Amino acid sequence: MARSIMSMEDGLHAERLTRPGNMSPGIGIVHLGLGAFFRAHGAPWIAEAARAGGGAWDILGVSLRSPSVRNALKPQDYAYTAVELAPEGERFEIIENVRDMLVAPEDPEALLSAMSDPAVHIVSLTVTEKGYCHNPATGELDPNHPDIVYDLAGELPKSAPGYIVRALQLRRNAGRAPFTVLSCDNLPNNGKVVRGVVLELARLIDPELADWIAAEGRFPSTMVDRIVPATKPEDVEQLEKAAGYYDAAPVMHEPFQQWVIEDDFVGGERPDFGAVGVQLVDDVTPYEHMKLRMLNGAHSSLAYLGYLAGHETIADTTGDTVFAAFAARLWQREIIPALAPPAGVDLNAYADQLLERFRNPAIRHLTWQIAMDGSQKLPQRILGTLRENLDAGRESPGLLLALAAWMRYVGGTDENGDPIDVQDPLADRLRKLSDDVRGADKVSRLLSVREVFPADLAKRIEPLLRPVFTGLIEKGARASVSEL
Ligand code: CS2
Repeated sequence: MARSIMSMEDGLHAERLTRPGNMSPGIGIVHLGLGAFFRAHGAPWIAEAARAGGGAWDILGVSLRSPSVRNALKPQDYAYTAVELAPEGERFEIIENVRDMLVAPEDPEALLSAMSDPAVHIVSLTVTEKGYCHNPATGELDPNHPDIVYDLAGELPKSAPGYIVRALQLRRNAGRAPFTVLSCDNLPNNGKVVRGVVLELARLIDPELADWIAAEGRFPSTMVDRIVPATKPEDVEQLEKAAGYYDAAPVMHEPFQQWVIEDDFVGGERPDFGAVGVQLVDDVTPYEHMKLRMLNGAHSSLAYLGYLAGHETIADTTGDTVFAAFAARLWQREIIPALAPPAGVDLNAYADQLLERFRNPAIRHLTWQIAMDGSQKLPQRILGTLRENLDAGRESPGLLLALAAWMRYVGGTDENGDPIDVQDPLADRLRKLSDDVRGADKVSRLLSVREVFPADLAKRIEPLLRPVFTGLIEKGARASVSEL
């Protein structure tokens, strides 16, 4: 590995990680939203697939907003360390297949030109739920979203759907095939969602372009899974001590990983995923439901209730026996009964494995981090199960308590009366709705947010949720959980 000497602020000298300088075949993938998750999951897996099956599958990373990841990675030629955190110890691997990075607002034309390059066959995305500019309750494009309004006003876009549409337009004009759009976000039917928003936006720009994308484009849905807590300054320091070099932007992840992809790529052009354990399937839906409802549904439930109970991480929360029993109960009595398992999968064993993953003491995954963007997450993580349980006449006391905890959380004050830093695109509105009224009326107010709660569902859960919320306020999160 090539390294250069850099000075540390504290006067120590550490060698900075840089790329070894080997040449590889070239960029075939543009990834929008190059954050920690993709750097710890998709990128290493694509590198492995390219090693196994060949092909030019290096990655051009894109940040749609902030330059911080590019600024950290550029001096190390975009190489970085992926640190695997197992209960028994750490392992690290240097990932080298991100060849370059663009920060979209600095040069939107450069990004569009990269995306329309004929060597690029895949545009993958991890832009988080809110990056799709859709209505989370319906999955449809929100034409009033400020970024979409901006994208419609000119030819240089701002949003992920905007870049995809404009780049596909350039490809069509140049007589090139489209790229495959590969969503790697935690949305149900993520391929269908991104296809839907791209087609709606394209139709507003040029209906013929929309027809071409509908006929020629491919948008396979995927299920992605690996727990990747945000990298903390102490992680950087620890890696430096353990590895002997300085990496400004390592990523931390658990040993587990899963990737299930619908095998539907333009011209069949993709890395050899099948050779390296990525599951290629015809329909990802049963995997997505399992993962979003069991892993992410429990994650969000534990995050709101755990945060209110004063737990800093998911490992701390599930290390508290009351919460471990709560998670098991959620899976056994409320979530699994509403699921159709993927072929050959034992959901009880999956639940046991999840609890073990959540309890991994080496992973410091903040409840506050998972609590972010709840308005975008609740529909697919909790409300789908809740609706199906209502239809089947099954009770959902745990999911209702989790929903009540979200309502308490977005009110902005914890159980000690201290302020909560609520991160959510709807944070201000949620706070105002909650502040306007007292007690269980907060429930009725928050249920009026149609982007999250469709009217019929709100009506059905309101009488059930009001007393749960009141109980949560009176008793606190931990006691409410223990009484279930
Ligand atoms: C988490 C996910 O932050 C969150 O909302 O629930 O990032 C979760 O860790 C991943 O989906 C695991 O695959």
